Amino acid sequence: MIEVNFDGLIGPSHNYAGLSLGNLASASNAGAEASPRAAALQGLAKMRRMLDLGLTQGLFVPLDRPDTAWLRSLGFTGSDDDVCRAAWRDEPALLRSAMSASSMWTANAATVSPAPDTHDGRCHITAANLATMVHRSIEHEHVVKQLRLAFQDPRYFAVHPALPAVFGDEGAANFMRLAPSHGVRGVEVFVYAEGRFGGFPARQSRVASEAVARFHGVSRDDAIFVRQSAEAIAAGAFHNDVVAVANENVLLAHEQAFAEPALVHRQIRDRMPEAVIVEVPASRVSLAAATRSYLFNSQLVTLPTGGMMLIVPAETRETPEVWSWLTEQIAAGGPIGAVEVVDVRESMRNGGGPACLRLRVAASAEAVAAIDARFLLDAAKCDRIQTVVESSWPARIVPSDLGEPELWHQIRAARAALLAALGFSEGEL
Ligand code: SUG
Repeated sequence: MIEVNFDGLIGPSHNYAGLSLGNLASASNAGAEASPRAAALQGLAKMRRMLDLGLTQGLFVPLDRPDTAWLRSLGFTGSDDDVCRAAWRDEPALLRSAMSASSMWTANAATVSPAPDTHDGRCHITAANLATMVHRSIEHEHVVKQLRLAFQDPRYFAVHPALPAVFGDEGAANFMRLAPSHGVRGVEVFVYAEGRFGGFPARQSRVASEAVARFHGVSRDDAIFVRQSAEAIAAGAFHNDVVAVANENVLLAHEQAFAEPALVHRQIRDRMPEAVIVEVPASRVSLAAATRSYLFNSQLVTLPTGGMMLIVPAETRETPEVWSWLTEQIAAGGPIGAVEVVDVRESMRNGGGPACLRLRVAASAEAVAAIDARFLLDAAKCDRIQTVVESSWPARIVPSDLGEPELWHQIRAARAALLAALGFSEGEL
């Protein structure tokens, strides 16, 4: 089995509207000028790099924005432009949500249990309801269409719709899997938290995590439910993947990621004695440095040549205490053999690092062959996407532009050009 990473192509409406309470980057960059074109090119360069490393790379396409169907469900009427104009005049926060490009962070699209972990030997995928943030709660209805299309072969995949919205679920960002290798049964770690911490909302309910495990048919022996620490959320770790990342037999986690770390380590080791747990001490890397540098929001991948590589955002290298800890680990010959730095600054300013931008799907060669190939990338397709982005994505957006009809039209046309270049018809997605 191999792991396929499905990145969200950063959409033409990417902007800094400060929509995510508890996400420090989103709050501190509210009002700044965004460059959707540069953002999408940064994300695409990361995907190309993964291909160059010999990894299998997929993509999801941006959602249709502005989401006028959602605005209509809130009582706005008339043509698409009438609906957006009235929302901008009467409730601008609603139009800001309807314009958000937040589906780029596909770690929040769904939770994925690979075939070896499930009751029927198929890969199970549950769309995340993202119920805690208004602008994200409107993603799943459309994301599930892409999931159903990409993973439509029932011999290998089962796609479940999002859970009821009262139980917040943010998908794979609060999920880790440890296994001796991708292809064998593993331990699934579901991380939840409930309540508010330092004024910030927790986003993953325990009930939701347990429901996902039930839908996926993961044995109770293989699933553990772990509470995120209050300090981590208060420090801006609105998802677990801001303070922990796992790959195959390795878990890299901040000392303060979990409410009861000793219990978590024991539960993992009981099920998987060969697990390697690398805990980063708070005395070396503070929670503040972890959330600023996004060390843990990196992609820990197994290279086809063997060994693991950590793909980190440039901000990790720019945070001296974090970079020195990381380079020491590598020099010491720990489980992380190599580091690669990528520039995803436009996404980072909204709190989305390399790991947020991708959804991992571990699957067998036959299952990968059954994925709708339009969602899989190669260099030639990257070139086609790049041409569309360079010619159609807006060069810049400031939040006051969000009420401009020309921008709504440009964003729609840009997405249509992308769908055409990838061979999707408008009605399909
Ligand atoms: O949900 N940012 C996203 C970032 C998601 C990161 N994903 C993971 N950690 N896996 C969020 O907070 C900001 C949008 C804005 O402010 O315009 C935003 O939605």
